Amino acid sequence: MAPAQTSPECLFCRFVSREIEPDVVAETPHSLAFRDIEPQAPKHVLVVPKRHVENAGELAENPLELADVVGLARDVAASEGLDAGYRLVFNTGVEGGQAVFHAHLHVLGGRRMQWPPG
Ligand code: D5M
Repeated sequence: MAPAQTSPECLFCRFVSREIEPDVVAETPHSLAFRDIEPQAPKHVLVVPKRHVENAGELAENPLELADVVGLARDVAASEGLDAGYRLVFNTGVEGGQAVFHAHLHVLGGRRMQWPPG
C-alpha cells in the first residue's frame, strides 16, 4: 500500500501525524483508532485511514485500505468488550451528517442502538 498522504489543514491528518495527540485506542500501519470527543454512546471510537481521503466512497477505491479500517473497527469492538453488538457508521457528505472531511468509521456501542437513526 502507498505511504500515508496527509493534508495540513485536516484535523484527523494532524492526529495521524501526532502533531495533535488524540486519545488513541489502537492502530495498524494504515489505520488509527481514537476516542470521539463527543461520545454518542458509552463506547464511541473513530477509525480513520492514515491516508487522507475525504469519505467512505473514496476509501472504497482502495479495498485493502477499507478492509484495514473495518478490521481495526472489529478489533476495537472486541477490545472494548462490545460482545453483545455494536454499530459501524460512515456519515458521508453534509446531508449524511459528515462534519470532518477525512473518512472515519464510527464504532458505537455499550447501549441498545435505535432504528431508524436521527
Ligand atoms: O463525525 C465527526 C466526529 O469527530 C464527531 O463525532 C466528533 C469527532 N471529533 C471532532 N473533533 C474531535 C477531536 N478533537 N477529537 C476527537 N473527536 C473529534 P462526523 O461523522 O463527521 O459528523
